[in-house]
Amino acid sequence: MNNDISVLGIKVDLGIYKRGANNGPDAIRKAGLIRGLECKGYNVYDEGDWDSDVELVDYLNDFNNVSLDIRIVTKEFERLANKVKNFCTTDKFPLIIGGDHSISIATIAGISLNYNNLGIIWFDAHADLNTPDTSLSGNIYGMPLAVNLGYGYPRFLEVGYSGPKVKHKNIVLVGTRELDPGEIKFIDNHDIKVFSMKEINRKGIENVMIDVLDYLGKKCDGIHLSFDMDVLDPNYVPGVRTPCSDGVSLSDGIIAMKTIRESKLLSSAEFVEVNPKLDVNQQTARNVVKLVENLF
Ligand code: Z70
Ligand code: MN
Ligand code: MN
Ligand code: MN
Repeated sequence: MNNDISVLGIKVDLGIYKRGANNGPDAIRKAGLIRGLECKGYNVYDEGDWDSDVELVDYLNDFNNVSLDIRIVTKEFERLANKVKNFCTTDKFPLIIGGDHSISIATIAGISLNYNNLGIIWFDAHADLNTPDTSLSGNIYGMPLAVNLGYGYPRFLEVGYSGPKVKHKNIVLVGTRELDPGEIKFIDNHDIKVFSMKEINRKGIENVMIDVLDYLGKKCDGIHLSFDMDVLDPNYVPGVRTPCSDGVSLSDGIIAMKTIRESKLLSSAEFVEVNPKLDVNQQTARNVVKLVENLF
C-alpha cells in the first residue's frame, strides 16, 4: 500500500427502531479519524459523505408490504454501488465509514468489480446471512452477506451487476456469537469459514488472524474488511444498535488490526454500525478511530 488513503462516509440507516447510524460518519470524523491518520504520515483524501436521495427508512415501515419498498431501496443501493466502484478505482486505499451494515450490499458490489477473487473478513457478533425467508426481524441489516453471496430479495441481487459478488470459500466470519437458526443452517450447508468467539477465546486473537489471513491470502487477489462494531464487547461500544455480550475486547480488536496491517494483504475496509444517538461520550466513534489507527 502507498501512503494515500481515501475516506468515504455513507449516511445510510435502514433500521426501523433505534435509528441514527446514518450519522455515524459525522461522529467518527468528530472523534478524529482524519487527523489520526494524518498524524501517522498518511495523505488522507476525504471524499465527504454519500447520502441517499430519499429517506429510505420511510419505505421500510411495513415488512409485510415490503415489495414496493425494496424497489426504492434497490435504486439507492445501485447509485451507492456505482459511487463505491469509482471510489475504489484509484491508487488510494479505500476506507468507508457507515452507516449500518446494510450498506455492504452496495459497497461489496462496487468493490468486487475491481477483483476476480475478492476475499471478505467479516467482523461481527452476527453473521448477517439472513434472507427474507429466514429473518426473524425482517431487518435488512441482518441480510447483507447473504445478498453478497447471491441469496435474498431478487432485486438486491442485481445491485452493481447480476448475481453473487463473492464466493463462499472467500468469506471468513470473525467474532460470531449470535446466529439465527436459518443462519446456522446456511453456514452448515455452505463452505464459509467461521472463527467464532469461542475460537478466539480458545486460540487467541493473533493465532485466529494468522489463520484468517493465511486462508484468504493464498487464493484472493484482494481482501476487504467489513467491521461491524458490535463484534466488540458492549463495554467498548455503547453506541451500537444490537449490543451482544461476551464480545471481543478492545485490545484484541487492536491486535487483530495490527496483524492485518502486518500482512499487507488488505485492499479495502469499512467500519459500520456506529449510532451516535446511542453512544456514550463518543466512545464507540473513538474506538473506530483507535482500530483504524492500528490498521494503518
Ligand atoms: C439478527 C437479524 C444484526 C447487525 C444486528 C441481527 C442482525 N440476526 N446485524 N446487527 N449489524 O435481525 O437478522
Ligand atoms: Mn439504524
Ligand atoms: Mn452486521
Ligand atoms: Mn452485528
